[in-house]
Amino acid sequence: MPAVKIPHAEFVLSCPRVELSPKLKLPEIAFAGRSNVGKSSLINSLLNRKRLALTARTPGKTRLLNYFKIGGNLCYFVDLPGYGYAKVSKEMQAEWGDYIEAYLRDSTHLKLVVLILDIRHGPTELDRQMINALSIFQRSWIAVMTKSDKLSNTKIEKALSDYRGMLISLGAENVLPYSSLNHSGRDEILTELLQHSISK
Ligand SMILES: Nc1nc2c(ncn2[C@@H]2O[C@H](COP(=O)(O)OP(=O)(O)O)[C@@H](O)[C@H]2O)c(=O)[nH]1
Ligand SMILES: [Mg+2]
Repeated sequence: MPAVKIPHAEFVLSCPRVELSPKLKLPEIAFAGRSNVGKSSLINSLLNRKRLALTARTPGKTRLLNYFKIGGNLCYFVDLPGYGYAKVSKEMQAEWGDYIEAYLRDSTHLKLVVLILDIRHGPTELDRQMINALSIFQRSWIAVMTKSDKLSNTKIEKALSDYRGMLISLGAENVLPYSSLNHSGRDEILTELLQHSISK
């Protein structure tokens, strides 16, 4: 497969709610996952940028929806708040869940959610709640199983065969392995995302 051209990307804004999202409406592809799973690293790696999405784990920052404009005016990548950050209170965690849920409910331009999982662990309890919310709001989603560089090829295949069927039965349209360390899987994921951004 020929290498996919990496689209241009620029940060647009951070906002707490869909009503405050950028005025220019474009298709949206949202990235969700538990805190520290590698969500910001994935966005940076896909776009071949070192610090576009901040990898710093400042709890105050992660509460916001971060919008990045991709490929000129092709679409937005939306970095959703990471859930399950252990060092914040239950109340704050619940509040972040509300932000994510409100986004899934209210975003009229959302085309696809990329749920990021750790290929070594598969879905946690909070990921299952996220999957449940995706199903309630009837959102299309794929799972990206990241940190594949931490496993041998044999173990990657085993993890995929362990989780793929389960995730598809829960509604995932696709399950793809990734490594933000060596960008392996980038062409496949970019192809899939760009297809969704131009779909009706
Ligand atoms: N080895 C490896 N480490 C990763 C990968 N993705 C993220 N990390 C590391 O995991 C930690 C959390 O990553 P970050 O992108 O900030 O996670 P976020 O909280 O989900 O945005 C950082 O120390 C990253 O360097 C990956 O694909 N491979
Ligand atoms: Mg992050």
